[in-house]
Amino acid sequence: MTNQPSFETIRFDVADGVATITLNRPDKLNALTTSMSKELLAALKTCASEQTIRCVVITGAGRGFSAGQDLAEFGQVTGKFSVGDHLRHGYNRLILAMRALEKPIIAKVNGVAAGAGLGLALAADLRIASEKASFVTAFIGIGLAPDSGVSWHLQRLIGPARAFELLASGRKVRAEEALTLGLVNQVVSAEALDATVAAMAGQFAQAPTRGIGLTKRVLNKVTAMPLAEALEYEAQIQDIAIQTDDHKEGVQAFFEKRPPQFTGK
Ligand code: T3D
Repeated sequence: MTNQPSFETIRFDVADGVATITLNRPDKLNALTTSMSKELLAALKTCASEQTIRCVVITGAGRGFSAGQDLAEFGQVTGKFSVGDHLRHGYNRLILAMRALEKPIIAKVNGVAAGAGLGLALAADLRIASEKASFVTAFIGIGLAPDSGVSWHLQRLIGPARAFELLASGRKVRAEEALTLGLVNQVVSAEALDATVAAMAGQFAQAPTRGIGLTKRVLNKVTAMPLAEALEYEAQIQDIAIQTDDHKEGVQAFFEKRPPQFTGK
């Protein structure tokens, strides 16, 4: 990839078809600022437009994944401030961009994910957690209701009663419990986290990217549909998927009894 964008609050690295976005304010547990949200959005746009990127990993520098909204930034607000507008122009765009990105996103959860940081982790397609990771809804701790898509994703992942309990108590969920609840896909030792995610991302970077993107599109859409509409939508999407190079390659490789060489097209 040429002209790799440079950022101040995140790191953006691309290698072998995998873009890694690292939230990079480790002394503040990667608490999210307005600049960081803007940079994250720009990085996601590059991930969408750059064809050589076929998988995205989001992680945090240091011991945290992200502690959510930077509360010090709240303190610096002067004049008329609408939190609703702050969300509309920031986290809402970010979460929608993650869901709309038709490439797999892995959240490599290295440490605590709280508030809007939890929102980012939940908006990813998969969560691989270190045994040192933890999950805190955090909103109620400062008297707020959930935002950043946490209300939407959390109850779909773990059910409404459990979601309510975590949102209303704000208690910390450690990695093993997160696995039991279905909040994360896998928990590994802190030492194994990088290698586990690299292996998974490497596989995605050689997978049928368009097929994965269309899978994501279907999952996003059918969640609000009755079965008959979902079946019709699946049929429409399959009309697109069947025209991809990777579909043709997959079928050909099957009959030739060889591993497929997917190009992502
Ligand atoms: O306008 C809008 O968009 C509203 C949107 C809101 C979305 C949200 O995200 S609301 C939720 C905001 N987040 C929180 O309330 C979490 C606050 N942090 C914590 O509760 C704890 O830090 C953690 C449970 C996440 C981790 O605890 P621990 O003990 O591991 O670390 P710590 O010692 O509390 O924090 C380490 C440092 O990070 C510390 O800085 P210092 O004292 O060493 O200079 C701490 O102040 C800083 N830090 C942690 N979280 C934040 C933060 N700084 C700013 N904002 C934070 N959210």
